[in-house]
Amino acid sequence: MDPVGPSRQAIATDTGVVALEVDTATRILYVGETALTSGTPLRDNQLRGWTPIAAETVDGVNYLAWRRNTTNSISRWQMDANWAYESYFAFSVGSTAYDDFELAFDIDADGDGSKG
Ligand SMILES: [Ca+2]
Ligand SMILES: [Ca+2]
Repeated sequence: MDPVGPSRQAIATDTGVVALEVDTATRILYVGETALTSGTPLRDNQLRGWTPIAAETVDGVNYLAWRRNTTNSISRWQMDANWAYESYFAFSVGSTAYDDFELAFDIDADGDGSKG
């Protein structure tokens, strides 16, 4: 039996160390065997107009990143040790925060061909 489950799929945009996955049946987001939550389990279609693109642990803190489909802006959700939502921080393409985010997550979030 596959310990990860037959319906788990990697979020293709995610890079770095921590891998974000989605259950294709329930659309619930996972890191390893832990379902991400915000009161209730988080789903990849939770926020209209936003797509979950990555999860990462930076300096011991867990984060989930959503990208706004129209502008590539990021809403970075700080999660607790059990991947439950705590707070968020949003920033736009071209900002210092965006560059820092790309470097910390090791991701090219705006698709311009570089990280940071
Ligand atoms: Ca990652
Ligand atoms: Ca970039």
